[in-house]
Formats: sequence, C-alpha cells, structure tokens
Amino acid sequence: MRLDVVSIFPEYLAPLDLSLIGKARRDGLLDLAVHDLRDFAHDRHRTVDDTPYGGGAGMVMKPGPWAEALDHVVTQGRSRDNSAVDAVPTLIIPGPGGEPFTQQIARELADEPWLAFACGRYEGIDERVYEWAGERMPVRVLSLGDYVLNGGEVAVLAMVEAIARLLPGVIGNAESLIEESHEDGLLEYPVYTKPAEWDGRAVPEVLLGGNHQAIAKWRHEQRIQRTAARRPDLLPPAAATGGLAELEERIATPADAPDLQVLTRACWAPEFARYGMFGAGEEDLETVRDGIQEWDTRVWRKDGKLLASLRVRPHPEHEATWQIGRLMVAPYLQGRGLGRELLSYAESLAPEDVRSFWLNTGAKSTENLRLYKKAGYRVRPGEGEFPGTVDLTKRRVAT
Ligand code: JD8
Repeated sequence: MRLDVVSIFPEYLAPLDLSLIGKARRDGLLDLAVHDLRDFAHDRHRTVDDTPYGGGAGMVMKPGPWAEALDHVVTQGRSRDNSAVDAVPTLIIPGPGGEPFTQQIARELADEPWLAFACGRYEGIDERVYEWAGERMPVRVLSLGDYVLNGGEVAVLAMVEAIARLLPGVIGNAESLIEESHEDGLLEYPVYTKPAEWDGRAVPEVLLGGNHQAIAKWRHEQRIQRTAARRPDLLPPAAATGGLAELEERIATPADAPDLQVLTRACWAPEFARYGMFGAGEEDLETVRDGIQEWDTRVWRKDGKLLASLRVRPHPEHEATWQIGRLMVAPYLQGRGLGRELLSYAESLAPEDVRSFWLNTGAKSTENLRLYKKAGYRVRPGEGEFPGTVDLTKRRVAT
C-alpha cells in the first residue's frame, strides 16, 4: 500500500517510523511518504495561511499550496513502478465535522492501493480545496472523534496505524486480529499473564484449566458483559433490549435463501471446527431454497439484517411428532438467551395433535445439548439422523 501525508509539521508523523508500522515500511509492506506543505508555498515566508473571508478568529489555509502539493503527490505517486498512468489516491482529510472513523472504515481503506492524507491546521483548509480535489480523486472527510484537536496530524497517526495493521504481514499473527474490540462489534475480553497470584489477586480459574471450550465460552460472555456495561450502543437492539420481540419475524420465502445460507454457514463454522465436517453449512443455495419449501421456516430481521431463524414441520417418519430444526442465532448475538426463545417458539407452533418434539444436533455440540436438555429433551440412543449427530425428543405436556 502507498501512503502520502501532507502537513506543515512533517516531523509530527515521525512516530510512523517506529514499531510495527516502521518495520512494515522497512519490510516493503508499506510505502509511506511525508510531504511538507510549505515546500509548495513559494513566497519568502512560505505562507500557507491567511485571514478568513467574512472575518472571525484565527487563520485559514490557502488553496494554492494545497493544490500544488496534491498535484505533486499524484505525479510522484504515478512515477512509481507498475503504477497506472491515471492512478489517483483516495484522499482522506481529517476534520472534526467528518464522518466518524471506525474499524469498518479502517477495513475498507486497508483494501485501497493508495491513500493520501491532508493534515489541516489553523481554522481549517479553504473549502474550495475539497471541491478541487473531489474533481480529481475520491475524497473522504473523516473525524477521529467528538472532541477538538489543533490539527489533522494526530488523527492521521491514529488512522494510519488502524489501517496499516490490517495489511497482511504487518501484525505477526493475524489470528489476534479476529477477536479484537470493534472487529465483531464486541469489546475485548479481559487478559491476564503470570503470576497466577498477584497482590493477592488471582487469575480466573477457568483460564488455568486448559479447557479451551470453557475458556472460549467465558471469554465470549466477558465480551458481551463488558459491551453491555460500557458500550450498549454497540449491542444490536435484540441483545440490548432483549428478545425476538424486538425483531421482525416473517415466514421465509426463497428470497431469504442467500441470507439463510450465510447464517447457516456462520452457525455451523464452530461445528466444522469440532467435526471437520460442515454439515448444513455445506448446503448450496438450491438446497437452502428446497428447505424453505419443505419446512415452515421463520426468519427474524432487524434493519434488514437476518439475525435468527428456525424451521419446523410434522416429522415425516414419526406420527404426531413435531420436528424442529435449524435453530440459528447470529454468532455475535449468541449467549443472550435467544436460542432458548427460538426453541420455545418452535414448540408453540406445533398443531394440537402433536404429542412429542424431535430435534437433531451434533453429538459434541455441548452448548446446544445443554440448552435442549435444560428444556427437557432427552438424547435418543444411537446415531442421529446424520453422521456425528444425535436425535433428541421430548413429550409434549398438555398446556
Ligand atoms: C483537522 C484544523 C483545528 C478545527 C478550529 C481547532 C479530526 N476528531 C477531531 N477533532 N479535531 C480534528 C481536527 C481539527 C483540525 C483539523 C482535524 C484542521 N483543526 C480546527 C475546527 C475548529 N480548530 C479531528 N479528525
């Protein structure tokens, strides 16, 4: 990735020579150039600012030097090897009034081959520079947060670090990128290291037990609790306020098949990790559509996003038996009781003549098995409907 930064304080960007970003530059993963705006002001005092039209405090940055500096960035960037003759950077102009910079935007910009950053100072840059640049390259005005800085440099330092660390090879083990705050909408879990006892304070027992499933479950719950406590705004409505009632329920149609396929794969991924087989997650779109035809399939959405689903039907081989399947909750919503709600709702859809309920799940799907047993289901002896699975049944209690 090529990065260009223009500032009247180029030394402000010196921290980008350090640490992982500095190493990425030395390893050729990042081609970063910093330009001094004053090099493009040709009067004796290399003036880059002047008084604001309409009066008021402070000074405004002149358009001329900016246009010349950005022209230079484009020309110099195009002169680099294997650069297209008409290549242009995406220009990022930090400003307190800009679109909030987020992890999502960092991910988007990390896919760009060339970024340029314009660091303003004083009261800001003459507005005509934004228009001029917008006629030549994509321009995004981004804000670091709802507070006022003296210039764009600090914002550029933060944005470059947030973007560059997502580039392949910059962070040692990319694995660690997955469970970070804001990566999947949840804050990170608490971390501990030796000694196990410090200042009379112990490390949580579960972390010392080596049971990776239990550790994963504890960490996921910690992330939910922290997010609910510190950033409830990050939690989707259902999680924040509770329950399916917050979501729009509909009977699924073939149009839901693509989203259902995605949700199924997301929910079956852990199964894949356990069994090395994807089960339902391998279904192609046609099979998903057939499923929607053959079963009464329900979907729950919020702002159009598919967050949960289930399907039910009279069991084709067992008399007066209600078959329940594909109880699915979006991974980042799991652990909040929605699965329990889906199960009881699936049972409530059973016609009067049903006398028992039928489920199937992975023989090693501990969370699912715990949920179903808690709801009164018993595992039927022997292998279930599919290899590596078990069937569970429960007698219907007359209500
Ligand atoms: C660029 C000039 C200073 C801002 C008069 C103070 C970003 N989250 C953020 N807060 N502040 C900035 C930011 C501030 C800047 C410039 C970014 C260029 N200033 C101005 C308007 C009020 N002074 C920012 N990203």
